[in-house]
Amino acid sequence: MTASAPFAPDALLAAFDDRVGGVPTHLSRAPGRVNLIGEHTDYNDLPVFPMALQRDVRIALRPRDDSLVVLHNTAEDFPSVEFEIEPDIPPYVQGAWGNYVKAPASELARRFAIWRGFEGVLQSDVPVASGLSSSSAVVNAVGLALAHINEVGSEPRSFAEVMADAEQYVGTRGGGMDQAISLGARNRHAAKITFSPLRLRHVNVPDDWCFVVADTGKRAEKSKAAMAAYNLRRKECEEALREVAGHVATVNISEKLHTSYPELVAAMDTGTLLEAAEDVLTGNLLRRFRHVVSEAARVEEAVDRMYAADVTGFGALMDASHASLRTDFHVSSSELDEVVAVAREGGAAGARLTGAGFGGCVVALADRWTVGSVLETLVAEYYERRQMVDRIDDRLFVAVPSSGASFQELG
Ligand code: NG1
Repeated sequence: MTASAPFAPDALLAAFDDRVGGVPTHLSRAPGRVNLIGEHTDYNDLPVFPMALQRDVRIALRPRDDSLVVLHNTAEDFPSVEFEIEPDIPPYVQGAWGNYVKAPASELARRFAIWRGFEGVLQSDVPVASGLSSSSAVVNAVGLALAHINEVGSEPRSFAEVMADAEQYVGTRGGGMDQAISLGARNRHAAKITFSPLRLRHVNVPDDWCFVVADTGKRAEKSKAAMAAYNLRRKECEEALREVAGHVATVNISEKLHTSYPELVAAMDTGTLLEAAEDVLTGNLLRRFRHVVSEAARVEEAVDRMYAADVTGFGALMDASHASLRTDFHVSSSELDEVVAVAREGGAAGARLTGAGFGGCVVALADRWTVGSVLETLVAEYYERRQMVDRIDDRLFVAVPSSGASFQELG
């Protein structure tokens, strides 16, 4: 994990002096991310293709000589948290942001018997509950801080797996994409991520490409209302896999029993696999299966389209991804569909919901010649109509493919 340029803006230092007193000794930072394609595939062990954002969570901190963690947040909506590090820390009520602070502490204590806490102040410009992974940015920034001050190794790939396990603490049965890209991203690159074992293949984002992020303004709080819907999707995917794998083995479409999505996808082409699925699945289980398998194929294709700098081809895959998420995976919303349509009307090569869905953000692909029109059309046709032009830079921006998390000594 390379340290990026020193970043300790005055506001964060002033907040530290005000809330903790004196000066911080370290800065831990972890970015949010935008997923370009590959949605609801990570927890099925199938690939994703995200990139880290220029927006991040930063924690200015000073280690303590005991096991207390005291963390203040510069955003008023988020009360200060204070707890002792121990394995299996009792959680706050469901939905409390402090659980994202306790999550890495509990996991690192369980695995590595860490004990040293810190006091610090957290500042973030990653939009919350918008599908840009503000939650994993908090988990990673806290985790990285605790790992460093307790001298636990934090090589990005293995640490990402630890942090992915850690985040299960909040109750959402998420996959490993967010922790991996936030820790392992490279400047100017997106990464194709594969799982079990975790691997990142960094792909240069063509200079002309502009990924526009547009927030619908509808929150999708996966630690609250959307949690049950998200966890249900995961269960349905597991059930669909069991059915299809059993069928494939019984009718001898393939010679051996495949027990994971990657095995099934590798054993036959998408068409044959979907035909086999239609023999045994109906209704929502068939829809979930079809989304997951077709989305995995789109990820492979999208990586090739990016290498070829084929903006039209990549955009078409994003459109197909959105259609599949809407009609087969049932995670879109009227606002997400509207923003996708408006972005296309403005000249985007393609657009889709990003993150888990149920609200949150859309990602649209433009190039340097069309990006102005995409942004203007979104402002005129979505944000102005809904009187949402205040804080527009937080709601609508061009994503800069950025480097992963860092931890540095200050002063
Ligand atoms: P968001 O909605 O951005 O938090 C979630 C999961 C991912 C992945 C996507 C859907 C967590 C922390 N993140 O992302 O692992 O499954 O949904 O592709 O649960």
